[in-house]
Amino acid sequence: MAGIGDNGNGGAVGQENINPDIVTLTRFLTEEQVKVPEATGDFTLLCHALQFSFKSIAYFIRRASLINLTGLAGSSNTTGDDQKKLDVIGNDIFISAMKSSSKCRILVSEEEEEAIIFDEHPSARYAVVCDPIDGSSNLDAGVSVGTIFGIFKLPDDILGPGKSVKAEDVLLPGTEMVASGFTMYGASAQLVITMKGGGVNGFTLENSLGEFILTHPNMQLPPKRAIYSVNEGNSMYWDEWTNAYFDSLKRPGEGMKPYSARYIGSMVADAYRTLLYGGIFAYPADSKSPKGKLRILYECAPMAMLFENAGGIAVNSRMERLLSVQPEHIHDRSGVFLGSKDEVQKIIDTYNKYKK
Ligand code: AHM
Ligand code: MG
Repeated sequence: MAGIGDNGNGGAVGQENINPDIVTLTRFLTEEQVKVPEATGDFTLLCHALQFSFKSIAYFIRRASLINLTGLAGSSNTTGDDQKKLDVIGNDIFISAMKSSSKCRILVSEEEEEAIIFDEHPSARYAVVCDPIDGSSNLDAGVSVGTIFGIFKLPDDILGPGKSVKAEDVLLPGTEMVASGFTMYGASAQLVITMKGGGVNGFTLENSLGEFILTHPNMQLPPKRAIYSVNEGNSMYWDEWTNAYFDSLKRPGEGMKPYSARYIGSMVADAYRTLLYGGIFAYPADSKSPKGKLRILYECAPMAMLFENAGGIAVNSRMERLLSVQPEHIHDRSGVFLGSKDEVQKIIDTYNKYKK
């Protein structure tokens, strides 16, 4: 893919071929909006607010060690995790961006016990769910972290002046999302986004321009790859079938090569690698966390939508399609297996064998 200062053919220093036809996220969103004649532009404006929050979070993460933003904030969030200073800042940036967009009616954040209802915008049509900084236990070590988000469109009959919405209005299965994605803050900031019924597109933040540039159009998950990504330290808590599945990858039998293990411990970074290279990412439910660790609404469902739209599969620990799972509470958790079609099929087959 040709970059900003490159036509894809290389070229000597000083003879750079400048590509003037750059697809920024802003341009991409405008072009998508034009394809839908009845679009009002509200979704595009909401996404502009989202991309500003990603750029701001990326900026603060890059500068964290320099401006005393590492370490704990001295509080814990709704699920009992210690909050890092950047968790708090990321959450505040997100809330402010969603509020000021005037297009967000309900915001669910991992860092907020209750859903935030923006009554000042009674006609705003969207509900946004997010984990502002996922993997934040990795932050101080400079390991990649990310923001995960999902967007739901609310039904018209609950919107408008004089009407009220409740947190329960966002307890929807992932199939109801109109868009989802994540931004990974790593060596560069990578934003991956998908829309209902659409493809998956990846953008890289170009810091000088301050723009996300389309660098990974139409991402397709390889159908198989011998890589597994799981916290194996939990294996003593796993079910028999979960252990049997991972053992079969490590000891595949005479003459066959075992799988490679890759586990960063940041879902966004592990998922991004899996999207690019293929393989499987898992956080199974186990006897220590019978409901799983990762949150359905703002971690599992957005990732499941991305993986399905890129040609992969995403299921929970009962092998149900993750996108069909309806949470009962905004912070509900689930076991998760997502990745290449053939790899996830192997765990489904193992489960069925053991559960029969
Ligand atoms: P967080 O939302 O508190 O950051 O926790 C979610 C993270 C995921 O990014 C990652 O996949 C998982 O927790 C790692 O958990 P563990 O340390 O148990 O392997
Ligand atoms: Mg998280």
